[in-house]
Amino acid sequence: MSGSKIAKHDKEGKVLTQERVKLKKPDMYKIVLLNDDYTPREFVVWVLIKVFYKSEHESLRIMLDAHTKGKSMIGVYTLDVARTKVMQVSNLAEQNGHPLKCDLEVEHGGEC
Ligand code: TYC
Repeated sequence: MSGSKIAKHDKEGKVLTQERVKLKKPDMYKIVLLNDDYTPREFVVWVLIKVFYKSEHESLRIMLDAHTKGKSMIGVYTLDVARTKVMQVSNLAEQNGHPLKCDLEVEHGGEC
């Protein structure tokens, strides 16, 4: 956030200053699903439904996109939410013995 001063005059000619506050949108984070050769397709679809609340149809589309291209964008979230979801994916993968991973990519927020 940064500010600049704007000056106005009141009825008696006195100078009034006012702070103009520039708001910046928070940075957002893309969660990217990474392909690997070992995680079963059904497990990937299940994780997308459970962690990201995607429909079965959309989960299948994202899984196949990662499978064929190497990675696929799942969605864009604030940092806290993105970190939590990436952690949930890692935990579920580890508990089930799969190497499934997601990455975070920053999207810089512009001015409001
Ligand atoms: N490539 C995996 C397989 O053939 C399936 C898979 C898809 C794994 C997407 C990870 O992000 C992924 N079993």
